[in-house]
Amino acid sequence: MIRSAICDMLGITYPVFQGGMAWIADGKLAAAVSGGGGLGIIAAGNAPGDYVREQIRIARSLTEKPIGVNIMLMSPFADDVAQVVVEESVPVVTTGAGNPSKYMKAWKEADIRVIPVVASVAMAKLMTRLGASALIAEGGESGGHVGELTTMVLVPQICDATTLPVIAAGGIADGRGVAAAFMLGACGVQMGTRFLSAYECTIHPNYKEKILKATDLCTMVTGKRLGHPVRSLRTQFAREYAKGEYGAMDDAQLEAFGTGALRRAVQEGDNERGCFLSGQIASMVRKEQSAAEIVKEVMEQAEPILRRAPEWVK
Ligand code: TUI
Repeated sequence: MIRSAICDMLGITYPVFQGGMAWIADGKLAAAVSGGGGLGIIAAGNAPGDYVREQIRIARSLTEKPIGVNIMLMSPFADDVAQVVVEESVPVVTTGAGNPSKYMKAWKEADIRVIPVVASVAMAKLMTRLGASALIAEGGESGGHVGELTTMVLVPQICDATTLPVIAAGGIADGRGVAAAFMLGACGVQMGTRFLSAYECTIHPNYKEKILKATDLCTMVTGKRLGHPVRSLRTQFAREYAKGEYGAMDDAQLEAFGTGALRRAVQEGDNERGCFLSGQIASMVRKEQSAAEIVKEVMEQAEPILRRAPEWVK
């Protein structure tokens, strides 16, 4: 059994977070992950506060274990959701795609554990100073909005820059990734793409099929020109977006082309016009299983790997 500081801090059995995937990570998925001993996280994405409140209540009807909420800071509803997590006494808030400084005081006063995603050392230092409880160091292997650095490079630098527990994210799909993350100094992991194949993950069947059939080189990053690089499967939409980005489209045309693409992938399975966010480990996701099985499996795989580590030292 692998336990770490983050388990004691949050009251979870396994040091495994489920990433706050916009449009995907709802109350049902979060409850399944938390029920399995990890930390399930409801994604606010671009949704209004009332949607998030409803999902928190759904999760609470399914499990008594702690759940978290991820606030996507580029959302027009970020202020609204920031208030909802206080009103609903959510125990853990993670943030992504920006700087949560303006909310930290209110969340801490409400006794919320704040765990921001950081993609740089400067942000790690700032969040440590402002009273974050832990940090998620997310490398560019992840799906969705990505930073510049890889997990291998980012995690040790963040660990050196903070005294807080660090959760590694990006490129982790199994026990080998968990063991590697711990070797880099992390005391937990966050996985997103791996949970797309969970029975409790209610994405369109086309999305699941694409992930289950993915190969090693199947993702690409688009959106750099508009300042929001996003990793997704290399589909017709992603190729056309990239063509527009490096060719004929102006910023307004690109923005319009991308609008609604995440929803079209998740809800409609739109093979032509959907944006199927995915991390680089998609090809390591090979079967459907329950979220609880995923959590337990990766941690059980990590254990013998970590136990064998002393064999390397002569
Ligand atoms: O946020 C994510 N992943 C996401 S958000 C998302 S929704 C979206 N839709 C369309 C365009 C863009 C996003 C899909 N996937 N991951 C966490 C994450 N946060 N990765 C990188 C960062 C990050 C980047 C810069 C965190 C802080 C930061 O600081 C910037 C600053 O203000 O200095």
